Amino acid sequence: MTTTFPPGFLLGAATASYQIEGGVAEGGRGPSIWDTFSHTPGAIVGGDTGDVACDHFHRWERDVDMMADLGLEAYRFSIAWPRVQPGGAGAFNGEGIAFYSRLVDRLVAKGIRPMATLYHWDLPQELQDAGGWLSRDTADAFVTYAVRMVEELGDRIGIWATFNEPWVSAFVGYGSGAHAPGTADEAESLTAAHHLLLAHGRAARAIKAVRPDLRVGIVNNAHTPRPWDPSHDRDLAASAHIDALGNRMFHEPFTRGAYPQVLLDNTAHVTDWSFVHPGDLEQMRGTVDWFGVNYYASHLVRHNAAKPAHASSVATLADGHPVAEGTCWPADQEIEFMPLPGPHTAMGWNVDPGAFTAHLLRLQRDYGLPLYVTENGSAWDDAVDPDGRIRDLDRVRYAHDHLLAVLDAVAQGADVRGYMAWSLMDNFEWAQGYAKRFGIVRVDYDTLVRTWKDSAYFYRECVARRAVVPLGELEACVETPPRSY
Ligand code: IFM
Repeated sequence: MTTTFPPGFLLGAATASYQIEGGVAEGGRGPSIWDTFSHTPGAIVGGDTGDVACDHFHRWERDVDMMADLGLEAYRFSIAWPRVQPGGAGAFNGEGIAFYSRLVDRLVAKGIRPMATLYHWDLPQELQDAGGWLSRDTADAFVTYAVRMVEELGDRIGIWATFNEPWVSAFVGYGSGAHAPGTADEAESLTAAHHLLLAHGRAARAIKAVRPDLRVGIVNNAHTPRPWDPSHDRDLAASAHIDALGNRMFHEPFTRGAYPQVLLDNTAHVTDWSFVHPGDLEQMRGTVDWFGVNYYASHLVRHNAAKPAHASSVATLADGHPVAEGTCWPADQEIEFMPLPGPHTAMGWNVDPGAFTAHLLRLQRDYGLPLYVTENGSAWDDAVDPDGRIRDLDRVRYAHDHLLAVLDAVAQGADVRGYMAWSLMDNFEWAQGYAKRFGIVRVDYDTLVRTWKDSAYFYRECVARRAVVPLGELEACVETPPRSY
């Protein structure tokens, strides 16, 4: 099996605005739904908020220097809509735009290719107050915001994502209520999903109208579930339902101009889908240049008539957020997510690189578009050793095996164009607060000092060699004490 990345394949790392920036009341930024939600008692583990996060808003220059020292070829970040347009509609904030413009300039100057995501969950609170993603007007507001951003930054950023994981925005934000805005309503979660996808379609068209040269995609945390017993019709049907909700719903409006029939049939008792207006699907069709793939774990489902409604979704939700009682999978009655063998990460997610290869190949086969791995990584309970090193061997092994899994998919014909490690540094892990650490760089939340973990050294060496470094060579790549910034 090849261990070498093909020419042009981008190796980088990813973050998101609310998870790292802090500075929530500075530089003219307006409040977002995550400011509101994180300050709601009981919503976040430990009562954590993104008020300070990694303080990237003040430390961005050193952070870019650190990325350059890591040798990163690309950096995927998100723009905080409330920082550049505080109310989500109306006046733009020049100071906020200047922040991202300076960030992009520095990245480019250091030879790091910026990849921007327009929406990684921090909706301006004013838009939420006007209806949030239940309102079609939010899609219109998103188009205006998106166009302005490409006018400002499109001369330096060629690869744009509209949305990060609309599945999570819709089914965790509106389905289980474990994420902002904290609503638990099956029908509303489907409405929100449609408006998010519609917003992509309209924004992508509008972006192309001003900058046809830009490559516009959408990032999904798609799930390719496996049925518990493939010879059992009801297990197959359970798997098909989760596949429709976790995967096909978020890809096929763009590739086929339709929602899957199985989805419409299975959810008919939840909603009449009247939020889909004539012409919506035509606006969505053909508006994706590439799909982003956020992959962490695999899923195994079965039919279980005795299962209390929604119970299993709570325990096994992909993306692992600590989901409150309530559904994240509309119409999931009698569908049970089965435990998978370990190892399991600190999020409780199973480690399954083989399923990653299969998932990439499946997306390639079904949709035929270029793919970027826009997130992949793992949380572990890291410890700082007396010599200062963070020997995160579980994370190194996870990265090693998943990088090989990507190369395996490439070797079998998947058109994967890049890999962004999640995450550049430890950060605010949404409902889990700071309790879960995904970074290849450790953040000390008392001092905000960043320190390279062994995984950072491992990844730097992979980028330098443009090959997956054998695990046995890790020790030779690491410095003691490790670098701090
Ligand atoms: O931290 C998140 C990220 O914001 C979206 N994808 C999954 C990551 C880990 O949960």
